[in-house]
Amino acid sequence: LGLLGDLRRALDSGQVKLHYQPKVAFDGRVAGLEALVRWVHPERGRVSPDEFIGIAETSGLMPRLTEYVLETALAQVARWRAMGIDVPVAVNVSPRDVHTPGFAGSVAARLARHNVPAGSLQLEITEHVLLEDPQRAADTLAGLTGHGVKMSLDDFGTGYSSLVHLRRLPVSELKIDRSFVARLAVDAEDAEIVRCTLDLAHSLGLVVVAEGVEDDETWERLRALGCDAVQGWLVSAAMPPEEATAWLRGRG
Ligand code: G
Ligand code: G
Ligand code: NA
Ligand code: MN
Repeated sequence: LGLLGDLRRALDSGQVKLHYQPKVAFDGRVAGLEALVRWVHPERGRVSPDEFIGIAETSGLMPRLTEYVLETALAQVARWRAMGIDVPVAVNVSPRDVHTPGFAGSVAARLARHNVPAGSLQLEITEHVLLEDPQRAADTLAGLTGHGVKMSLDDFGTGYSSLVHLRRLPVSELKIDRSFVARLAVDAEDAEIVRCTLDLAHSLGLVVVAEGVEDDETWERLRALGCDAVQGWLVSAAMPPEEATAWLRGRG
């Protein structure tokens, strides 16, 4: 598998970059930015994360990738804070990470090293974290929230979504998967799923972010349904750091 070796080298040589996509509340406030990895391979060109995240997961490279992403994202948060821009950044973590011994402590140490408050970091997890060893996952997540790190439940509605998971996971935010959001304005069933998810999440005290919002009509419907924030191309695609800085300043 050539791609795995290439990914290892890419992490060492800085070919893997982070782009940042805003999450915006309906009043225009920037709720945060999600860090998304981007890899431009020297010969193949852009390789989709959907392709290499899976490879990283099965090959054991995931902890390295996550360390790299956390390190890069926290350095960026520190840079933004030094410019007077105080915005939380969300990092995706895989079930692998949550099952790595010492993960919560290593995140706390990294925050301290960058002098970034825990409230400026959000970790996006999926329900898959509960599949392997629910007790260990719960302990790690409790450790993270104990340090003040906010947790977000990503891709809600896909896979194994269940009320049990929602109750067990110490999350403060729920992200409705874009497969339900994309056709919200034209599909009555999707609209109903989104409405029920919002009611459920709000009754549990969670902030709800709709992913994949691409047009004004979807934005309006989500607002009418009482959704808290949106993420999607309507607002902005993921941007390289300099562009994200300009975007944040423009909102200033
Ligand atoms: O941004 P994009 O559509 O290309 O992302 C594709 C998938 O890759 C999404 O599921 C996203 O959550 C995942 N992904 C992007 N960046 C990271 C990352 O830094 N870590 C992990 N674990 N997954 C990521
Ligand atoms: O799995 P996760 O939710 O982290 O993945 C986010 C993915 O969704 C990223 O690959 C990102 O590039 C993509 N994305 C973000 N906004 C939009 C959008 O408005 N439309 C579509 N089709 N994809 C989006
Ligand atoms: Na995510
Ligand atoms: Mn998602």
